[in-house]
Parts: sequence; C-alpha cells; structure tokens
Amino acid sequence: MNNTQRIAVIGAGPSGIAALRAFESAEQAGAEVPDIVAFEKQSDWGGQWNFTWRTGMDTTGEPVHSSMYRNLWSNGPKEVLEFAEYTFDEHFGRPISSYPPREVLWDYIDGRMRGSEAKSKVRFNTVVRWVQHRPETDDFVVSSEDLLTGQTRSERFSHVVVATGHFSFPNVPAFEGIETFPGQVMHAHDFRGAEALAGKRVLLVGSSYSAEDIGSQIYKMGAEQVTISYRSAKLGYDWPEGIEEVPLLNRVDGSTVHFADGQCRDVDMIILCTGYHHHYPFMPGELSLSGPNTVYPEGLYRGVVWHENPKVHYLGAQDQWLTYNMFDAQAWYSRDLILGRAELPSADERAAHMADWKARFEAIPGEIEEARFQCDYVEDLIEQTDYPMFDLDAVFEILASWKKAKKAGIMTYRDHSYRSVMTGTMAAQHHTPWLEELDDSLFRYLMDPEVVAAERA
Ligand code: FAD
Ligand code: NA7
Repeated sequence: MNNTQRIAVIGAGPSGIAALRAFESAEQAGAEVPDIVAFEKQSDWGGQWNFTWRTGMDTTGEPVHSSMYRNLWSNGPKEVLEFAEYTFDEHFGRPISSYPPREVLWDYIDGRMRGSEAKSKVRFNTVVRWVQHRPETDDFVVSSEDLLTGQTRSERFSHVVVATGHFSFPNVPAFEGIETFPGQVMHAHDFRGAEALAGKRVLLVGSSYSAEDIGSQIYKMGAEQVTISYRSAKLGYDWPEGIEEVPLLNRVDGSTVHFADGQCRDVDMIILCTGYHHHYPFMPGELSLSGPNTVYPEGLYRGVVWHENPKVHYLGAQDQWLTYNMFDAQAWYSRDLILGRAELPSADERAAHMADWKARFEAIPGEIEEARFQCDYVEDLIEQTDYPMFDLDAVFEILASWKKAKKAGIMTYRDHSYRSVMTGTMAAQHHTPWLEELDDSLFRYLMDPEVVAAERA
C-alpha cells in the first residue's frame, strides 16, 4: 500500500456512473487521473433503473436493490433530468416524449457510456462490506466480497465516494392488528407489477411519490378500488372514480382496515408506501449519513462532502427533484476536489456554508420552493466545475408546470411535452396516451407512430 490517490466509488447506479464519467471527462481533456475502482453488487449498472423481477434476496443472497416495477414510467419530465453533456437528441436521434418508461431511461444512462472504458473500472457482483478510516495515514481500507466466488479483499483507497442510493431499505411501520390481515402486505420496495391487482381492492399507506404512482398504476391495470391513506397531508389530486384518499390507517381487523376518522374499508392487499431509510451498512457510524429523506441532508458540505471527514463524498443523497444532471454536478465537484482543482474550504468555512444553506432550506414556505432550492443548489455546484452550465431557471419552470399538470390531471400529466433546456428541442407527443399504453418496452416506445396508428385502425 502507498499514499497515492486511489478512489473507491461504491455503487454504479446513475450517481456512481456520473463519478466514473466525471473522471473520464477530465482524462479526455488531458488531465492525469487517479486509479478508480467502482464496486457494484449487481451484475450490471444502472442502479434502480436496472430492473429485476426478484424481491427479497438476489441469486447471491444479497438484499435486492431496486425498488422499480415493470410498468414504471418516469414520474417527472425527462427535460429536468437530461445530462448537459449527453442529450436525448444525441442518444435517440429524434425527439421522444417527455415521460419515457424505465427501459428507455436505462438505455439513455447506459448509452452515454457506450464506447467508453469506464465500465471496465466497475467490479460487478462485488459488494462493499466495510469501510475503515485509518487516522494514522488518513486513508481508507475498503473490504469487499466477490459475490460469485466468495473471495474477500481489503484494499487501500485515498477517497471514498458513496453512491449507493437511498431508496432501497424500506421503512416498514407497524399498525395495530396488521398481523390479522389475511391478504398480502408488502412494502413498495417489493412491488413489481400491477397486472395481478386487476379487480382487487388495495390499500396504500403513505402519500408521496410511491403511493401516487403505484396507485395510478393499479388503477390503470384495473384495480376495483384504490384507497390511499395519508399521515400528514393528502396528495390532493382530482382522482378518478375508484381512487380515494383517507386519513391514517389506525388499525387492521382481518380484512377490514380502520382509519383515524372512523371510516373503514375491506381490502384484499396492503402496500406500505412509507418511504425508505438512509442505510449504509458498510460505513462506520461516524462516516454514515442518516436522517430523513430531504433535499438538504445534514452533515454534507455542498451536499457532497462529509463534513467530519472530507475525503468521504456522497452522491445523490438528497431527495430528488433533479436527478441525473444533479448527480453529474455533484460528481464533477467531487472529482475537482479530489484532483485539487477545487479548493476545500476550512472546517469553519464549511460549517458556516452549511448553516447558511440549512437556514435557507428551513425557511422554505412550500413544496415548489423546494424545487427552486434544488435548482439553485445545482447551479451553485456547477459554477464550481467545468460541467456545462444549463438554464436552471428554465428547469424550475418545467418543474412548476409539471406540478400544475399533475394537479390538472393525474392520469394525463404524462401526455404533456416540454422543451429541452439543453437543445431547445420540443419533446414529441407520444404515439399512445399513458393511460392506454400497456406495453412499457423500449421497442414499443420507439415504434413509428404511423405503424402504431395502422395497428390500431
Ligand atoms: P441507485 O440507483 O439506487 O444505485 C445505487 C447502486 O449502488 C445500485 O446499483 C446498487 O446495486 C449499488 N450498491 C448498493 N449497495 C452496495 C454495496 N454495498 N456495494 C456495492 N454496490 C452497492 N428518478 C427520476 O429521475 N425519475 C423517476 O421517474 C424516478 N422514479 C423512481 C422510482 C422508484 C421506485 C425509485 C425507488 C426511485 C426513482 N427515482 C426516479 C429516483 C432514483 O433513485 C434515481 O433516478 C437514481 O436511480 C439514483 O441513482 P443512484 O446511483 O444515486 O442510486
Ligand atoms: P417518500 O417520498 O420519502 O415518502 C414517504 C411517505 O411515507 C410519506 O408520505 C410519509 O408520510 C409516509 N410515511 C412514512 N412513515 C409513515 C407512517 N409510519 N405512517 C404513515 N405514513 C408514513 O418515499 P416514496 O417511496 O414515496 O418516494 C421515494 C422515491 O421513490 C421517490 O424519489 C420516487 O421518485 C420514487 P409524511 O408525508 O411524512 O407524513
């Protein structure tokens, strides 16, 4: 072991790939970059977007990572997640719609890296088991396990970039009497498809993205009744007949579920859409992020640098209005700190910076201002790097318009089109309205609209 720079990236989802791409981009511009190893416990990259039908354990006995389901389509316009240095136009060669299904977005993430050497830096089927900081040498020993051979390794790294996501370890609250429920109780993490719920009465607990989208999917696939139970606030959409919102689940008595306002329903299935924990079982407590799912997690300078040990970086740790381009901005900043292109302020300056942003975050009056906050955050981050700047005011306008479109029609918002902030290209109108499209494949999505129209005729 020596003291040269060596970077461990843990996880090769969109955030970990962004880290690899950031270093690659510097190298292509002539910089000397350190040795990088990305550890990925799955057999391919893409993180959440790498769909699996499995739940519980994977083939190697590891907890299944992805919480995505077969029928998932982007829940926000693609124009707010577009990479600034690899556009949808470049990837698809023609305008596509604003809300692509999961497989299409996986293809886009993967497409940026086709022809790059970056994938060779990923050790697939390799899980990081433990990260140990060594104060005497101010570096880290990363212990990993090859899940296919069982071989374990401990290696020295100068920096650790944690990119393992935070929507994988479900928050599973208990409710009185739930053990008496004769149907299936699952967490959204294990939901894989809505087809089997046709004709069923389903209770969803929680009132955020998972409840909203799984509820819509189940409705689309023909559920008889969808009941969404909220703790703090209703989602408040103008739901179609068959979907309703009720107060918090109070108790379960067999197949009857009782709510805080005294109402009750008989249901066939309960899905807990109650969110996820930040959980980094491979990190010692003093290096481990914890707390709620929030756009301003505590302890991270510029949302990236672990304040207590600035050689540990987290990517994608925020609740996310923006995703892929925010992960890029973070990865570029992380890279520049590691390469010494960006200066790390003193601990006191970092603490003051975090206190400022936290105060600003705490003063946010409403949901849409949270989006504004995240756009400003990303802009501030990009200003520190050579990542291509883009118009974050325009991104915010798209987010505001998206929220309005959802309010106007929760079942139709995915039929809206937005203009790319990166290229100015107007998104195509998709050949089939989301509510009518039952085939979520890339092949079907990219079909010529005229062929689809001819098929229909
Ligand atoms: P992840 O995608 O979670 O990737 C983390 C990677 O780390 C995984 O590949 C995992 O296998 C690996 N890993 C974990 N632990 C270890 C370990 N110990 N050792 C080695 N490897 C490890 N975003 C959008 O923009 N649009 C959407 O429509 C959208 N829908 C979503 C729907 C669902 C159900 C969920 C859960 C999330 C959704 N998101 C969406 C947000 C999504 O989290 C981000 O788009 C993105 O996937 C986050 O990337 P990431 O790399 O930070 O984390
Ligand atoms: P979120 O956005 O973190 O939301 C979690 C929801 O779960 C939220 O509505 C919480 O209510 C609710 N919750 C949490 N604990 C409870 C209990 N004990 N009882 C009732 N309700 C509870 O998670 P999601 O899964 O919706 O979304 C995460 C990501 O997945 C997101 O990026 C999407 O794109 C997909 P609260 O409002 O706090 O009262």
